[in-house]
Order: sequence, then C-alpha cells, then structure tokens
Amino acid sequence: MTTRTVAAVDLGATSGRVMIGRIGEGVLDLELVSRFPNGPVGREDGLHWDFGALYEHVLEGLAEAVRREPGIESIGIDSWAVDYGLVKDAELLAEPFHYRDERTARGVAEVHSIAPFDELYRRNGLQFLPFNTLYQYRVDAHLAEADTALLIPDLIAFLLTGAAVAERTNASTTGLLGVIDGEWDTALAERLGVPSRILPTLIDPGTTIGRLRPELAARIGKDLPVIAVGSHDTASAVVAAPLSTPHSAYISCGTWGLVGIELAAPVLTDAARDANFTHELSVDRRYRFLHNVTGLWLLSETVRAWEAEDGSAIDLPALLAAASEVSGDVPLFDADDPSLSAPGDMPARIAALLGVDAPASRPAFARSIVESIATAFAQAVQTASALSGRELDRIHLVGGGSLNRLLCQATADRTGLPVLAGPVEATALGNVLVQARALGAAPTSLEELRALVAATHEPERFDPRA
Ligand code: LFR
Repeated sequence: MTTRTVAAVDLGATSGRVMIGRIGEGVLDLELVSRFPNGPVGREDGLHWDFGALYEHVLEGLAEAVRREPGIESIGIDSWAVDYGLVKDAELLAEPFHYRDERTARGVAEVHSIAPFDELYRRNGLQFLPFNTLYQYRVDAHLAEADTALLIPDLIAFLLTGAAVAERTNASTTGLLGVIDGEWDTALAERLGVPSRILPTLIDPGTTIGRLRPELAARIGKDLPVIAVGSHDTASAVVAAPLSTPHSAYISCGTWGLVGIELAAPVLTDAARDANFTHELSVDRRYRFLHNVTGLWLLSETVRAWEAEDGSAIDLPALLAAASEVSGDVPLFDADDPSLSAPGDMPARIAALLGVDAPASRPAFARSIVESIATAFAQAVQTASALSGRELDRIHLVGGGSLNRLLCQATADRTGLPVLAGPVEATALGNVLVQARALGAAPTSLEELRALVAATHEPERFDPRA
C-alpha cells in the first residue's frame, strides 16, 4: 500500500497549526508545516478572535504544505467548539466573539427563562457551559440579519469552497441539536429566537464539503477537496485516542481537559445532568460522555501573568521540573471555579481561592495548579464510571497535556489508574485519519483506526504510586 498524504488544519484556543499527515500500511505520521499563536483579543465590544489573521495563517500554511508535499489529496479542518461567524450574502457580518467573553451571562438568563436547563438537557444532552452557542446566539445583535451561522471550521470551509454546511460533531456543541436524533431542534431554536433558516444542512465527518474556489486553488497551488472531519477538536482527538477496551477513559488535555468515555447510547439521567456531564456527538455517531475540566488554561494564564510581571519569558519545562521537586502536600483549589474562566491576572484569582495557604514560591504555586487539575480529573473519571456503570481500568491522556509529566503522574496517583500518555498531536491525527478513511486510504472502523495509532505512537505509561 502506498503512503497517501493529506493536510490537517488544527486550530486550538492558544495556537493553530497546519500539518501534513502521511498514512499507509503501518504508517501514520505528521509533519508540522506552520504553527501560529491564537487567543482572545480585546475589542471595544468585548473579547473576539482575530479571525482575519487566523484565516490568513491557514491559507499560508496550506500553500506551504502543498509546496512541501505536492501529493496532498485533501484538506480537513478542526477547531475549538461553540464559536461561530454570521454570514450574509457570502460575507462575514462581524468578527467572531471569543467564548470567554462575558456577554453570554445575559444569554444564559434569557434562555433559561424560556427553556429551563433540565428541559435543555433532555433535548440536547449538553452540560451547562455559559458559552454554549445557543446562549451566544440569544445576545447576538446581528442574528436577525444573517443568512446563515457557521461554526469556526465550517466558516473556514465555506470561505475555502463556497459551501455552507454544519458538520455534526461540532454542531452538537451548539445546544440546538437533538441528542437522540442528531438533527437540528428547530422548535427549540425558534422558541429561543434563533431563526431556523440560519442553521445549515448537517453533514457527517467524511463528507466532501466542496473543492477550493479557483482563486484559492491558484494561491494554495492545487485544486483540492475539503473533507469534513470531526471538526470539533475534541471529536478528532478522541478518534485518535488509542482506546483499546470499553474500560478505557480518555482525557483530551490542552486548554481544557475533556474527561470521559465513549458511549453508544446517551445516559440522560438526572444524576448525569446534576454532575454536568455532556453528550457531544462523536465521529460515527457515538457519544462523548464527558465533563469539561479547566485544564492547562490555568497554567498558561498564570505563566502569561508572570511573564508580564518579569518582562521576560518563562522556561516552562524548568518551572515544571522545579514544581515536581516541591516536597510535601500543596494546597488545592477547585479548578472549575467560574472565577477562573476569564483571561487576565490568573495568579491573583487562584491565590484568592487558596487564601492564606497560597504558596509564595512559583514552583509550589505551579504545583498547586497541576495537583488541582489532576484532582478535578480524578473526580471526573470517577463520576464517568459511576454514571455509566462502567468500570475503568486505564486512562489515555492525549493532547498537549501528555507532555506534562507532572500532570500525568499526578493524574495516575489521584485516580489510582495507569495513565497512558500520548499521542500529543491526537487532534491532528484524528483529523488525518478521518480524511484518509474518506479517501479509501485507511480502514473503516474506529477500532482499526485506533489500532493504527497504537501501533505507530507508543504511549508513555505512568503507574499510580502508593
Ligand atoms: C477544546 C474545546 C472543548 C470545548 C471548548 C470550547 O478545545 O473544543 O471541547 O468545550 O474547547 O469550545
């Protein structure tokens, strides 16, 4: 079998990348083509994404990918969930908001006064997150003007191809998709003042969205199809989490730590709702039954504040090495505390939660953060097991967090389960795998795709210490 190549655009909340993926018999690897920073930008009316810059980076990265590897056969795009752009007459009406913008509080109050949270949970199966798209739509001044609303990967695919569609895994994070049938809940949308005409045709991962518009094919250097992948980054990450048995939990850890299991059917119980466990649709219509734990955001925002204070860069590996040398117990705080959600001065907000116990030294402070994240991970793993009735015997920790050995070990210690760390680029790998499968260049079942990941990306094992 010859090796085939595709391009993966993978946009995270703190950085984006374009990668070349190569796949064949016993082969699955990635080549980084470009990496660019991403993050909230403050504008007069609140926090946004610099979408214009992101899109330019995507185009430049794709052109460079084709220069390096003219054999590329397709493009797949994934990003963080819930955020969107409104389009009218094929033009973006406004720069997309960042989900951490605080305007959504009003949206939450209004939506819940029309449709209480327990009704929403029965219909959409989603955990409460104040930024779920339906709350954002409710307070969007441009909604009435729009022809269509496109989540970030769909928006980029639209700009690339001219085709406006909604990829289903990401659409499930809007709150407007039925948890059982995976179709738009137009009755709910209309009740909330969201015109159902703005909800695009749903498609599943593996569908060809369209081909590059001619001027973009010229700029990128090749006429390529854009293939829908699990366009929610977490959906792609879980495709490439080498879960080998139903007793495997996963933690997809980057800005967030998404902690849960994969299920064939939803668990729409009161207990699941009260524990704030979500049902996001996965590739091949499985469910990601998981809870959002505030992940490395706590550490990256803390480091950003210290860097601003020092006026110089901090060596993160050195900080973590020093943190792992800290002896004795460190104080813990609730990593999911809502006060930690907005950007800016994270050390002060964490110190406020820790009170008089807040460690004075930076390594001990960083250790508190890591141990608090691991504690929240352990709690979520336990809850996933209790709510689903499934015994869990291992945790696959994938994504950027898998490089944080202190976090991996702390997670093993606090769960009492072995942690299998890696692949670090699970999201991009999942993106590549779903494109390759659509091209007929990879096996069909998720289990076979994961077996290929396991065979090509050996995890690092962290056993729990007594
Ligand atoms: C991870 C992620 C989470 C989602 C959050 C906001 O990058 O996509 O799954 O809850 O970002 O979109």
